[in-house]
Amino acid sequence: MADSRGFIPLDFKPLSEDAMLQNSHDFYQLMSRRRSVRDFSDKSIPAKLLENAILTAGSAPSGANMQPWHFVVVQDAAMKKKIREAAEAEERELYEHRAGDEWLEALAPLGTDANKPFLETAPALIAIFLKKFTIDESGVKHKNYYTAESVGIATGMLITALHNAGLVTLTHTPSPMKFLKELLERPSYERPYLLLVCGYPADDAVVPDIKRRGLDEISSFV
Ligand code: IYR
Repeated sequence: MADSRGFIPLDFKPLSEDAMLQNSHDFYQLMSRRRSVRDFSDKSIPAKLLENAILTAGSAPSGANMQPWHFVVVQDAAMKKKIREAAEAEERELYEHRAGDEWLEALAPLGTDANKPFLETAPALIAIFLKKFTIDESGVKHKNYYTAESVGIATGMLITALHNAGLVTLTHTPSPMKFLKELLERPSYERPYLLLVCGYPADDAVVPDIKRRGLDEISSFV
């Protein structure tokens, strides 16, 4: 029951310190195995897995609790093909003209190029949109706050949830991504944020042998 301010008790489950340590260790082990994957199988994903992951993403904190995100799950083969064709056209421009030498050198270890077959092979593409405004049930337009931060956090939680569920993802950012808004017919006050490719890895999937920075390099405790 809400109090006079409309507040309710926090649903917090205290753990023993041992359990907290174990959980933090186990979760780190799980997440340290997450990799961006580009070799996908075409095996389909149970709908419930995608729904639960999106609900998890939707539990992210957001500016003034405006929840300024929209997720479009694309599983239709014809739409995936259109997305692939549009993304590859942008990527060809990027690799052949827009990216300078420094950018191309930074990308070299990843072995990427303008071909994106996974956009058709993977069973689901989750197009994530950032809502600059929210239109409420009465048609009134509300400004959203800290939208990039909010959608970034939600996207991280979506990637985490999908990894935890046993799927693999690729954070794909064809640039510019305007074509996504047009193909998926999203309203003017939304902007495409990221395309998350999602599915099972191909049996022979490989990933670049890259290392993660250690604690000393990425943090300081003061
Ligand atoms: N969008 C291009 C290029 C690319 C850019 C970055 I930064 C990456 O980390 C990976 C790829 C592509 O998808 O190939």
